[in-house]
Amino acid sequence: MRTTYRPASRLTSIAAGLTVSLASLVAVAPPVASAQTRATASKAAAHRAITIVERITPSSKLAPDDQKYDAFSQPFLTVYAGQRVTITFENYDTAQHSFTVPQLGISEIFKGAVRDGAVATKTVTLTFAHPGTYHWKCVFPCDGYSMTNQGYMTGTITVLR
Ligand SMILES: [Cu+2]
Repeated sequence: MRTTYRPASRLTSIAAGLTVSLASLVAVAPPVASAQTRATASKAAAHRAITIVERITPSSKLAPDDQKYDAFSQPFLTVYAGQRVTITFENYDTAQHSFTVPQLGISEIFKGAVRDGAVATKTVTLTFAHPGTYHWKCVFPCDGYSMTNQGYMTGTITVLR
């Protein structure tokens, strides 16, 4: 005896099953629960560890007076409280510099490159516990303009909640 294959009716019953399943999923997920799930997910993503490369380059950043001064490539950082922040500092200058945050007791010192065109690299991992805006500066007397103007050898770290 041959069984008659009926694709059309079989598809109809699968489709009917799917419709029922989708309907029950929608019914058990009220709008408030979805919003909370999204908020939790985005907070988790925000706190994921990040890595930053900071290049320290002499006579590199153009100022309004048309001269170039020593500068960090990312003088204004924004991170999240509790986030693991790994920063690789690449010092292309033969002079030493530092990333010092007096309010937080942080002072990372970077020795100079062995010669012009070389680089001295140091990687540090920092975690900022409390939200706020903190000022950092280089404590070595490297470049008078850079040390007194935001965005060169001094800047900010904004720590978000
Ligand atoms: Cu400096």
